[in-house]
Amino acid sequence: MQQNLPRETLIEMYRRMMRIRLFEDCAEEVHRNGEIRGSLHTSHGQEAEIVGACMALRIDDYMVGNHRSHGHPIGKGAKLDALMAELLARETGVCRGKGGSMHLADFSVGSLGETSIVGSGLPVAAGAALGAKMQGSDRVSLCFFGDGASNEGTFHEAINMAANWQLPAIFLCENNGYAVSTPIATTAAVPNIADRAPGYGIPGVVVDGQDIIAVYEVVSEAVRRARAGEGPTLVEAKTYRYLDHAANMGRDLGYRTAEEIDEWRKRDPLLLFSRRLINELGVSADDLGKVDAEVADEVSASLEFARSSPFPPSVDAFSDVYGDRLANA
Ligand SMILES: Cc1ncc(C[n+]2csc(CCOP(=O)(O)OP(=O)(O)O)c2C)c(N)n1
Ligand SMILES: [Mg+2]
Repeated sequence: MQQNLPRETLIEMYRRMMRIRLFEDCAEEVHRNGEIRGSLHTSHGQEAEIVGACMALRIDDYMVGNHRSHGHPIGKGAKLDALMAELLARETGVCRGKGGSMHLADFSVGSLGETSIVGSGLPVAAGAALGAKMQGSDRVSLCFFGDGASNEGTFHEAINMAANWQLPAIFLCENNGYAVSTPIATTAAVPNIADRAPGYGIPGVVVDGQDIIAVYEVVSEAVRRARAGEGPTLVEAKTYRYLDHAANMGRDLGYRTAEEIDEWRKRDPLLLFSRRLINELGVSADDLGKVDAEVADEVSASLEFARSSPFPPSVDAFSDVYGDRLANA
């Protein structure tokens, strides 16, 4: 355990992981009711790599997600109300209800957004890093992407350019083992995605994605390099998603066994971290129980807020979107 992290930081790490877990439990349930339309991709099991990486960033650093990105803004410190409202397509949502689960952006915490196009975030993150460098700021840009995305051309283009121009970027591969139902071992020629880093002349680091402190330390070093003008790092967090690829999708695809899921659940990031907090840092189970209860209240309040918010009026359908610009061109 990193002894020099203040107790409040460690508790905040736990709190943010629990926020993601309970926010997504709630979103799954509400999706089942039909109150959330379209697909919903949850990150149950991946909370440690999300929060460990986000907490190594400053709030004004940039962060880009993918299609599985409710947790990323939460990890960076976003408030839950406007995120839940966005999932329920309400006007009070982070994107005024027009983005939904797969297009969240929350500029208040540096979250530039997520999209459903696999691999599309990497060039965006490289662009944000280029912008930061050109402006002479010391901001860095972190991109979360999946193992599947690492086989897209955008992975190569963005990392090659970021490396060549020594941009302040961190490319974080959330290797959860699968792209929908395709095991990464069947589509990558190297055992680790991070093994590709030497081909771009940058460091590549593999980290246990279930260990929040290990992720925090690895990403902190990548952030230090980026801020110091030493260029990008490719980090690969080995992790796992417990639930279907998307809500109600994939259960019958038969690509993994119940035993495999059970094995990973034994290394649940919240379980591992709460044990460490209690055994190594003298945090009491009661203290953690209090955090759990506070987070549960926050999540319920966010759902209440979302449900009591209006849908965007139909006259606004074309405002704030690309068509609006065309109409006004
Ligand atoms: C360019 C593109 N190709 C395919 C898809 C369909 N698709 C959506 S999610 C996904 C899997 C992505 O896997 P990975 O990058 O490992 O992320 P994970 O879902 O595991 O978090 C695929 C193939 C898409 N949305 N965009
Ligand atoms: Mg994957």
